[in-house]
Amino acid sequence: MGIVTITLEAVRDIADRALVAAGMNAANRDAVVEVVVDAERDACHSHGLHRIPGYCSAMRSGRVNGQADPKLHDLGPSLLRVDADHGFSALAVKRARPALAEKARATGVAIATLQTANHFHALWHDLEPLAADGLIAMMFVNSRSSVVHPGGHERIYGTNPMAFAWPRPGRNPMVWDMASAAIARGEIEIHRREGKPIPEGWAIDPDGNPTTDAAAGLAGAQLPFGGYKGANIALMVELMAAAFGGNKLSLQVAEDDNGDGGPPDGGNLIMAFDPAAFAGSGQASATETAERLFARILGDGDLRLPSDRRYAARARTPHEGVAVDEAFLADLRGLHGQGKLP
Ligand code: NDP
Ligand code: PYC
Repeated sequence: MGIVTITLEAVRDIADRALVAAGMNAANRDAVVEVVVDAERDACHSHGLHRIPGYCSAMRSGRVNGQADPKLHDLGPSLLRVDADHGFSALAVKRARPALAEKARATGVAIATLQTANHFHALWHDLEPLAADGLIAMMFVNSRSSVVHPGGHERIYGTNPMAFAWPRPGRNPMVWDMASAAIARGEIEIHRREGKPIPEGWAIDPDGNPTTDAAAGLAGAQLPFGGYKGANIALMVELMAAAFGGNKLSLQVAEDDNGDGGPPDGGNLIMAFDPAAFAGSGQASATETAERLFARILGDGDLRLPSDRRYAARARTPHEGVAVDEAFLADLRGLHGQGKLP
């Protein structure tokens, strides 16, 4: 078996059928299928179809609620608490975003914590609409512990991603979105599935030795990016998403885990800022100042901005389709209910 190319419509159909068979209701499916299709559209394969078996197994094990009905709780002019009803974060974020944006415009800054939420998608998806709507946005998500603090032996941190989105009038927003581990765990899982070695610096084996074997790295522990600097960012993500946001540490998520391979129920914290909050001081607007910086970066050789790779893929995949491993595709089709179950 090799690689096949399928359309985005086929991605949608495969995802939707698998989630229906696993018992997800329409409201949650709309949100989850959207994050999966958009990830494949933007060539972010670690959080596209790759995640479908985990979505299904988490519902089948009864750990995550495929019928979740997230509720918003207004905690004050700038604060929002979202009770995700033990469901997937995709629907909770979709419901929270308009209220968060309204608060940010009214007060200059707003923060939402999602509780009892299970995040399994790429963070840019949560923030890009806020920046497309003219706001600055940041997000922290802590996950399930799999990352050591350099020099230590215990899996302390999750892969703990964070993302930052900036509005660009008349253009797609600038969004960066990255794990504080050297790489997303999903990327190592894909290397294992495809039988490929991983670069040194991503993980250590169960004995604590550097490894290029994906399975050994998953069994051992992941490394933060940039040594202790990445670890300190992972620490901040734990403190903000879990401790401040009223959620479980990645350590606790791992302790409570039932091994179903689905998303972690760590913390999700989203912040939105009005770029005009400090306007009126006689300086250029925030977005004008930013464009000066972007122009200098883009004028310096062959550089690009974060998210430009995604936007290029977004322009390409609707007519070129997306590449999927054929054996994995057969497994996904088996999730429709007639064949293999996760
Ligand atoms: P990458 O290391 O692939 O990319 C990190 C960021 O750097 C992206 O914004 C990327 O933009 C940008 N970038 C890459 N190369 C360049 C360059 N040459 N110049 C400028 N910017 C560049 O991502 P990770 O492996 O760390 O994470 C992948 C995904 O996994 C993320 O979407 C993250 O949200 C997700 N994730 C989700 C978790 C969860 O709990 N839900 C946990 C961990 C990760 P671009 O995309 O344009 O290349
Ligand atoms: O890829 O590290 C990861 C990840 C963890 C939870 C969701 N994605």
